[in-house]
Amino acid sequence: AVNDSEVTPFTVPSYACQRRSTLENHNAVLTDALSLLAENAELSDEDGRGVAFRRAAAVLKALPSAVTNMSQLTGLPCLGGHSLRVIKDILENGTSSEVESTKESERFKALKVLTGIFGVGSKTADRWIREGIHNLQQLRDSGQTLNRAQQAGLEHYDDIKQPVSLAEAEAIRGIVGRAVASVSPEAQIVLTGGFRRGKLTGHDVDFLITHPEEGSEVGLMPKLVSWLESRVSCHLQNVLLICDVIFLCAFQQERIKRCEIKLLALRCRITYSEQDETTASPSTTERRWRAVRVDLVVSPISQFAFALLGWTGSKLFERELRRWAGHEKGMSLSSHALYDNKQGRYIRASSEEEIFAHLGLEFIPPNERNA
Ligand code: 8DG
Ligand code: MN
Ligand code: MN
Repeated sequence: AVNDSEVTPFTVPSYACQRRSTLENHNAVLTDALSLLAENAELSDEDGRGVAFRRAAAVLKALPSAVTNMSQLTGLPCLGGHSLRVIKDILENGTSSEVESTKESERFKALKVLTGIFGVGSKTADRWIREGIHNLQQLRDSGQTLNRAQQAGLEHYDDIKQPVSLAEAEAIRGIVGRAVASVSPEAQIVLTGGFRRGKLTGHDVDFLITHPEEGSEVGLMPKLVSWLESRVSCHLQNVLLICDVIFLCAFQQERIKRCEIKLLALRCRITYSEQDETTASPSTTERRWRAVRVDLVVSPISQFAFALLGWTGSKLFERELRRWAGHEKGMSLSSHALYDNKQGRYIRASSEEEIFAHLGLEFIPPNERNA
């Protein structure tokens, strides 16, 4: 055992957006435990508690080695009493009784299963649980009215629960890229979300689409969706895309229009035949059919850097960027713009690097935003 007096406490800056968080995590046991408590809090509509656990987990993820002794944590930011108790429990006993009992609780299990259905949030799941619905079979038997997204989500539950591989993401990029090129030849498409941060799997595939000429992106999303709906199903095979289509409207004279959010399920059949076979993973060469969640975002070029930064994540990194902007800089950051509250004006930027500079932050590349 290490003598307390010899232990050097770790130091990390308080905001996740000031830290470089790679995918390497020396404290996965601790962060998995805290993430589970965060998830439970979020599913119970206790967002404040959820964020507290997420921030604590992110601090542990940023440490250069495994925590072995509570005294190493002295002075670290974002570690509240509750998180510290959980960490202490695991360091001393190997597990946390709170985490274990949460994992086993019927309510948590039911919330996880029900919110795992595309289109079902914690409020709907909670209402169903109060009506005695705890699993998919009970939901099917209940005669509850499901909207279109939820019906598709229930039908393809197992597929959507299964992680999307990078090879599948690349294959879908090929399809969506072809759709974009045919409806608007100069439009550009970028993979965002976890894959842009270097993750090898994800729960969905996130795309950001823009056009080099401001205004030419208007109307692109409906055309893209029609192309996918009408053409993809005849020409391609093997993947059902469920798209969360979010259209970011044009930035007009310092005023941001409300996002128009559409939700639709597309039946797209995709083959991987165009894919480079040398990089194809076994799961893609099997060519089985599956459903994949896809988020499509269209942004005018003037907002592109903000949309790129906002849709690359991680969720906590984004939240921390906005908190930094608000609390430390008196600015409001969104996926559309950066507003200086004191000067009362929008600050333009054409790259992520410029946004970090405006925020007085060192640039953190995507693969180090895995907070
Ligand atoms: P994963 O899918 O690989 O599991 O992880 P991820 O790619 O990091 O998570 P994500 O849930 O796909 O979210 C990616 C980013 O997109 C995240 O940083 C936050 C952002 N985002 C949403 N929904 C919305 C939204 O409705 N509006 C805006 N502006 N951003 C959103 O997920
Ligand atoms: Mn994603
Ligand atoms: Mn997403």
